[in-house]
Amino acid sequence: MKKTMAWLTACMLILVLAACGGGKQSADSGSSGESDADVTASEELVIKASNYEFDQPEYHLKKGVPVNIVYENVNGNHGILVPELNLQLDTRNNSKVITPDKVGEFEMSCSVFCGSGHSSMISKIIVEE
Ligand SMILES: [Cu+2]
Repeated sequence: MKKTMAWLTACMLILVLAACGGGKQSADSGSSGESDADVTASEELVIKASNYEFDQPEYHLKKGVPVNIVYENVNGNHGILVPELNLQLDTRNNSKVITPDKVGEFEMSCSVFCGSGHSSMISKIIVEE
């Protein structure tokens, strides 16, 4: 009986490990902004979107500093997309830790086609040294 329990425990452990290793890693690979759940960010940046604007015309980040980007949908249905930082968030997937690794200004747009004002939903992420 004891042996069975040990065997079961081992199986469970393997299952848990396998579950952690797989999944999660989705479409993000091979772009600049390092992104990983393992990195703990001490900074947090909340970006809010409503019909049809972001709450700030620009957002500032520091190069090399991990930051947890949190997307908040105020009204309508929007998202954010910053291809150069490998960042895409929306209501279902609303936070991500990134570490900007290059200085510059990166255009942020709305990732959801939300209606008449969609194309005017533009903001900037500015990464500074
Ligand atoms: Cu939108």
